[in-house]
Amino acid sequence: MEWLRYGAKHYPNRICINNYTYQDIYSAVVNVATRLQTLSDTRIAIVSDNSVTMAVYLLAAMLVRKEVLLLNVHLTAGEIEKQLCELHITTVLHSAKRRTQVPASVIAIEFESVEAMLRDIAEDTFDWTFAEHDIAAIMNTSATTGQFKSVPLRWGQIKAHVQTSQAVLGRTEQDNWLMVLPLFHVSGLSILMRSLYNGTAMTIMESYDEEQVLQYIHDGRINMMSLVPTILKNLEPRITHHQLRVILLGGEFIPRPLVDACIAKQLPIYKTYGMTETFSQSVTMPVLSNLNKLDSVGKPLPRMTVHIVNPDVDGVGEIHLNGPMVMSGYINREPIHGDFNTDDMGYVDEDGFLYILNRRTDLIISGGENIYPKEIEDIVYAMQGVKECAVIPVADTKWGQVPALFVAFDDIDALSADLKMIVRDYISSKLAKYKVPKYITIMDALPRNGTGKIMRKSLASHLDMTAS
Ligand code: S0N
Ligand code: MG
Ligand code: MG
Ligand code: MG
Repeated sequence: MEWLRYGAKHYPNRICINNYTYQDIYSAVVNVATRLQTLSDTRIAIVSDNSVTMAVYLLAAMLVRKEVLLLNVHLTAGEIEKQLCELHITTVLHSAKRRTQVPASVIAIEFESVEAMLRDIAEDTFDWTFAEHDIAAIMNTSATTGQFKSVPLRWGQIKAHVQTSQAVLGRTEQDNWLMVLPLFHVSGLSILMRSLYNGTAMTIMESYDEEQVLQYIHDGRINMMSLVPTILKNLEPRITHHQLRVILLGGEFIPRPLVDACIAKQLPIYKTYGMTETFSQSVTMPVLSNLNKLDSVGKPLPRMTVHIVNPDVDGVGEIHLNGPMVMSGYINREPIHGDFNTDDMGYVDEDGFLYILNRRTDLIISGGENIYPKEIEDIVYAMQGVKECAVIPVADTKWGQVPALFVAFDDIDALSADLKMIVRDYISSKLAKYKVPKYITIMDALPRNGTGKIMRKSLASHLDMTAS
């Protein structure tokens, strides 16, 4: 946090976010913090698409020592209510656009404009220093069980991350980091923290706009970006010239043809492997200087260690991570002593490069959003007449993967012809759109093996790709 105050003091006129200087952002944060300090709850939530205003509100809430739950904007009001309830949160800061997603049961505080925040400069009486253990933000991640887990992001982790990330990615006075990935994921939040720490600029986009991004790249406004492959695969063919220094690429499987296309164009991609629990980037590979390691995700950041646990004869085992940027346990769950088990499988080669073989087996990653089948299955099982169901990932040219649902009903003859539509509408009313299965296959019964377990691997061959 003190990075912003330091910036306002030592380089007040330097650009911080979009066209706002360090002095502007500092003043706006102090003003908003002055208003937020009357809130008595320690934990509050924020729901907004990326904007300068959101960044200011988030930093102001952190400054007044709130533990800020960052909500995914795609969630339905019902999903949001469940998350707030679980964490006993009764106040939500929100943008005008997201007003309808804030449950009626909580106090909703709508953002004011940045201009309004800049007009009246309040006195800064805040303590900008934080203990390592203090929680800055909370992010909920989906889990195998279908229930989310709450990750506390502590200042000690954030500090360790920004220092070690800078050691790997470097820093120049001209840096301007494009933020199109959401602030409600660590992929976006880490850009804010790294740039404030580096004393450099960032460019926040309200929503993803490929034409605008291309313009920023071609006119040299930005020289760093964090992207998921879903975005880069459409962008890359259209980049004709650039001054890019770093493209941090991760969040989902990186297809080899995309890597090859970037190499052919000398685009400086850095593969990144990381997760909410490690406050983003944990293992990184600058691809252009490691052309003999193209299938690897690289080496751990300084102070991060990778352990391969229970390796088989080929050295493939569970990937465990340890270091000061790794969380020490989920909220309301057992603390983690020692290594954090990512549940991903992989191996480390003789030069210390990590290779990921498969991510958490049942995890579906759609455009960088994680989806666990169990969450969708639980919703479908609650539908009247459902006998059995299963959700599996299916490859998709746009999103990398999408969920596909296979479902059997008790009495198929009695059911309406619009069954697929009914199922889809039902799921849509409960879950964020990216979780709604793109394909729904109605079956008489799901294939089971000798022990009665649903044979998920054989489901794909039954896929019904016709629209509902
Ligand atoms: C790809 C994005 C930008 C797509 O969003 P876009 O284009 O804004 O879509 P919308 O206009 O909002 O919606 C259009 C329709 O598409 C549906 N939709 C939106 N997103 C998805 C999706 N992901 N999957 C499926 N469908 C989607 C909408 O519902 C809408 O439907 P209609 O039109 O019917 O209403 C957007 O999805 C996006 O930003 N994705 C990336 C999210 C992300 O950041 N993921 C990474 C999370 N992981 C981490 O944070 C850890 C890894 C990490 O830290 C990292 C990752 C990448 C790079 C760097 C790092 C790092 O280490 O720092
Ligand atoms: Mg969007
Ligand atoms: Mg869009
Ligand atoms: Mg630890």
